[in-house]
Amino acid sequence: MATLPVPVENLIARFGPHLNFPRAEGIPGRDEPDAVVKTHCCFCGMQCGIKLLVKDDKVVGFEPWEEFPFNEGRLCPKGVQRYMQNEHPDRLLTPLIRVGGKGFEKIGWDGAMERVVSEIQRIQNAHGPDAFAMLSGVSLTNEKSYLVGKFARVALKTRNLDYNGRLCMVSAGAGNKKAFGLDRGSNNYSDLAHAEVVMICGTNVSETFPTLTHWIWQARDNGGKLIVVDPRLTPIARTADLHLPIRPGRDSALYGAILHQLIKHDWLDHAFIANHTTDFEKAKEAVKDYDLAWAERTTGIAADKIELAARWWGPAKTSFLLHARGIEHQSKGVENVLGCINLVLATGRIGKPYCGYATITGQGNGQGGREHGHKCDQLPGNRDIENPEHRKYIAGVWGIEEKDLPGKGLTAYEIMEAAHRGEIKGLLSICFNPVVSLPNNNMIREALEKLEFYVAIDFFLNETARHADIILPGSLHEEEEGTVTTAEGRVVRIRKAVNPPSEARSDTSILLELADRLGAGERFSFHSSEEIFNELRVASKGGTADYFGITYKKIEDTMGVFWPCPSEDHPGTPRLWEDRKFKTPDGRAHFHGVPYREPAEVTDSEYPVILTTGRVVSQYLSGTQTRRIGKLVKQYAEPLLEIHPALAARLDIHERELVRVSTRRGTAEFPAQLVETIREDTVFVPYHWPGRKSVNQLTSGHLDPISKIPEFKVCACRLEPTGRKAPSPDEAQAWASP
Ligand SMILES: Nc1nc2c(c(=O)[nH]1)N[C@H]1C(S)=C(S)[C@@H](COP(=O)(O)OP(=O)(O)OC[C@H]3O[C@@H](n4cnc5c(=O)[nH]c(N)nc54)[C@H](O)[C@@H]3O)O[C@H]1N2
Ligand SMILES: Nc1nc2c(c(=O)[nH]1)N[C@H]1C(S)=C(S)[C@@H](COP(=O)(O)OP(=O)(O)OC[C@H]3O[C@@H](n4cnc5c(=O)[nH]c(N)nc54)[C@H](O)[C@@H]3O)O[C@H]1N2
Ligand code: SF4
Ligand SMILES: [Mo]
Repeated sequence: MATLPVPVENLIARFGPHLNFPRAEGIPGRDEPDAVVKTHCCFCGMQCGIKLLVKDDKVVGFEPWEEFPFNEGRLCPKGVQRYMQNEHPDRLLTPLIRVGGKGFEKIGWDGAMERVVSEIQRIQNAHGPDAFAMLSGVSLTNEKSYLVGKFARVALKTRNLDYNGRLCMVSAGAGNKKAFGLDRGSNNYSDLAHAEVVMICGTNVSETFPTLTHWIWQARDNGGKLIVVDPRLTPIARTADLHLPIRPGRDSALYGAILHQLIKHDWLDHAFIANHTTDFEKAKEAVKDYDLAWAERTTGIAADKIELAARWWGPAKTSFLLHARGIEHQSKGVENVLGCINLVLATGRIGKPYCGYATITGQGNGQGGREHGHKCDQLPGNRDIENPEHRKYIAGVWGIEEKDLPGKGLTAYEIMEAAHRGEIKGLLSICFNPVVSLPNNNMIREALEKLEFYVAIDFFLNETARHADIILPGSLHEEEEGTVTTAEGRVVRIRKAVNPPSEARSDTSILLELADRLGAGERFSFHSSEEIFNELRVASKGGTADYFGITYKKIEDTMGVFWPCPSEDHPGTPRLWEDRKFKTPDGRAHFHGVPYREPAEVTDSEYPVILTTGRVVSQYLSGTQTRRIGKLVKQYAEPLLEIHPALAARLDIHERELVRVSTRRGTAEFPAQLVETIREDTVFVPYHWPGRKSVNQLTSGHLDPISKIPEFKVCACRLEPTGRKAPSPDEAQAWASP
């Protein structure tokens, strides 16, 4: 029998606008908290406001923060459970050292730091500074992202620094920079409320950004039409006026075909195109042959549905287009993004009330974390590490010679490939779990084992850190002051609620001590997160991501400031492009010609089914955090293979039967979940699990040529029934552990 992939009762739909969570005093055995701290959720890019309840230096619960303007108190299943990490028995409380074949032993901070620094120096003296790489993550605050960028270039002196946003935001970032010269969603989400048409491309918002659903449904409540492009009938697609069930990897064909219709029916804003854009002719030329029949054949979507989407999108007065990883995790992620932007520019509906366009930022600080310089090609303020002017400015802020500033380095996947080849010998990682999250992870594990030295900073022992020589216990979100930038572009304050427990230390203090021990102490004489932020403000000044006018006080007074904010008397910029002054060199928005090309891997007789991957509502990323929270595990305990009953029948696959899934990288087994909500030529597996339950054993290392994002959303696979039934969901929790 067909079932929904996720029980509806699990979804945000349950959490109406009138939330009434129990106060701490209402919970038996709990006293009035010592403090109620207004901060933000540690998980996704929505960065919902939340109040943490603190007792005896521990986070014991939460309350909704109803005044925070984006989520108005609403939270999702992960947000309401995040406080369970604070006192978790798995918390790393002391530094650990790997001892021969015996696993890890405790070691004092001094000994751990000494070992780390001597190994860095040994490797760099023998093989040059770039032989030691660093990987970082954007669950980190703006302050820590900035600090990591400076630390890698000034203290480690390596060019090989990259971050987990490489798996996430880079296709959108590259597309946005090409089209607008700036990389930020163009509007705050309240602009959704009165959009006549909302088009959502490749995002399962109700599970991945549950609180954003509210704003999308506001548009519908106000009479707007909702179009969803997804190979699966996701929860948000169930509430759509039009669902376009695309064959994975064919998005640029769809957006090209819609543009073809807009041109054919003259649903164009000629004045906007003439006055504020370039290269419309190139975009037009690229789609001249993309008629409805071709589009239906290529995308697998019925021609009349594509036509209807164009008919709604074309003449609308207001509209909002949102996309996320469904179109971006592709070997043509940047082209897909540019295809979407072409539709927005052709109709001129940007920079006006209720007219907008945005990629939805994934991780907690996915927006801020991609601006402050811990990408391999980037300096703070979203500056370019290869631009001589930019280098000179940042070298000045950092008090070093421009010639001493390393150049562009390798991207995250390329760093692991270089480690596999033996060219990179040492690695420091913070806030990244590539063994679970990078594609083709059998290669990643081999690469880690080839390293001469690996040190990881985390608060839990994640699967990658299991390969480390030294593990340094860092801090949770609620254990340090800082700021993050939400998916809307709103810079908000993260407040310290408690101290790191036992011998764990704040991430910042670990990096500062390492910098000092590496001999760069005078460049890192910060005494607080606010001091780091104040240097970041100066470093970003004049860059496209300009934070100069933002101060901690201003954020606190206003509950968040939207960048760009170039001076202290500037109110910030919630809606971009009202002035029509785009940040490209010619001041215009750029169309791009987007000819369609196939995904890197297409199906054939050996691998006849498309495998796509993504998320479920109760699990987060590599699962390090959410696989440790009982209620979230119970909600979705194991990776299931979503498969259409018709395909299952053809292959003689039954509900909960273990299915062997093979790709050109390897083989794994997942229990079948028969659902009518997916295309018949496609199967879906969520990726939050490690080891033999990791779907990234199967995904490919094909990268977008510009953004270098892996093609997580498309590969070719073969399915075989095993005749064995998976354990019941109750037994599955134990079975799903590594
Ligand atoms: N619960 C939960 N929420 C999260 C996260 C999490 O791990 N768990 N992670 C956060 C992060 S870092 C991110 S990046 C975001 C990601 O947020 P989303 O992008 O919304 O999540 P995904 O599940 O990766 O992919 C979205 C959709 O893309 C569809 N898709 C697959 N292939 C294609 C295709 O070829 N074309 C199109 N148009 N669609 C396709 C999938 O069916 C899926 O429904 O979520 C954030 N929020
Ligand atoms: N097949 C497939 N693979 C994917 C994706 C997909 O859709 N399909 N999505 C990709 C995407 S969009 C993303 S963003 C990546 C994410 O992949 P990762 O970045 O590897 O995933 P995380 O779980 O965020 O791992 C981060 C680690 O950081 C730690 N951490 C979190 N916050 C902090 C902090 O404040 N300080 C310190 N020191 N540590 C911290 C966590 O405990 C965790 O161990 O996965 C990618 N991989
Ligand atoms: S929507 Fe995102 S930020 Fe909001 S509570 Fe859920 S996980 Fe946290
Ligand atoms: Mo992401």
